[in-house]
Amino acid sequence: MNLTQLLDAFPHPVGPLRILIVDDQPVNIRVLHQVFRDEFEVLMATSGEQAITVCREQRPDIILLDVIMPGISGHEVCRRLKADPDTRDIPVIFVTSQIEEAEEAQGFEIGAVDFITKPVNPVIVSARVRTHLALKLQSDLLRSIAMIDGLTKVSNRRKFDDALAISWRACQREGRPLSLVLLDLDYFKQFNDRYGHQEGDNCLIAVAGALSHSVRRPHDLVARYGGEEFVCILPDTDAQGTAGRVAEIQAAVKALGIEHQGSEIGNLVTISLGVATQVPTSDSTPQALLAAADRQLYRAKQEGRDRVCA
Ligand code: GH3
Ligand code: MG
Ligand code: MG
Ligand code: MG
Repeated sequence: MNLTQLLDAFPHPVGPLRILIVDDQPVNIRVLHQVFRDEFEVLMATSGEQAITVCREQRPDIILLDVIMPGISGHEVCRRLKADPDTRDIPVIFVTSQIEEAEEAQGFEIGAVDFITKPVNPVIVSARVRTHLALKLQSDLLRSIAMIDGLTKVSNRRKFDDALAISWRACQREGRPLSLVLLDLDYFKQFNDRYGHQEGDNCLIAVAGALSHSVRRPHDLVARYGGEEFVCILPDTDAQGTAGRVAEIQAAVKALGIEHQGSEIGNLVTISLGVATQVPTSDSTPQALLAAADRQLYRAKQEGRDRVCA
């Protein structure tokens, strides 16, 4: 796949590709800027320190990194970027006039993907950058596909597990409440029996859409937990805030107006929800919070479905 095809394959929009050029000599930056400015957004840095700041703040898609610079060297910049989970996946290409074997080997050892020698040949540098960008996009794409549920396009169970651990730690650190909402479609077996599996799938897609619409703060997460069961992570949200969110979810699912003549409690698709909230502590676990939400969901089913228990 070429770069354009790769960008189109992503399940979410990807902005223009960004390349960071790092060199202590502005004239070298200018040469590379000429090569890339028509096709990419070009970021620039004239020192190693500046390069690291730009990487943390702007997450370029690839870096062309000078080796010899006053202050911290290109090698050290690369080492630090590779040590930071936020920046370690950005491919680094060293641009250097030194082409000693040992130096090149060392560069690969600390995580570079390629070497380009100065003075740069514009055709070669452009071809190499495109190749490494394509590889990087492929690995980004695989990573994002691995975290998404194929049917409904919300996060999958694996992403949920990761995100729950991250939110738990963040809320524990800040002493803030974390809420989980677990929800399950009512009488969904009968829905499939009456309308067919394909319509069942369409219903799950519609419900996932309604959830995503209702749960939309930057650190919130909606995931498909299992067959017809979804879960929402609401960090920094207390019981009262969660109640508001849950009311919106219920209304959004009702507003879909999906007919369900096989339901024993009406003729529309409905959901049951279980909610649990706590400020994470070191003597409790995210699994215990999830289990608490599951118990509430079970209660909601027992008490007649189409309701929330908290
Ligand atoms: P309850 O109100 O107690 O939750 O009853 P239910 O019928 O929804 O619960 P049950 O667990 O008995 O059935 C869940 C159904 O969900 C059975 C299964 O075929 C269906 N299901 C699970 N995953 C999918 C899916 O990906 N697509 C479709 N169409 N159906 C699914
Ligand atoms: Mg230099
Ligand atoms: Mg069900
Ligand atoms: Mg179920």
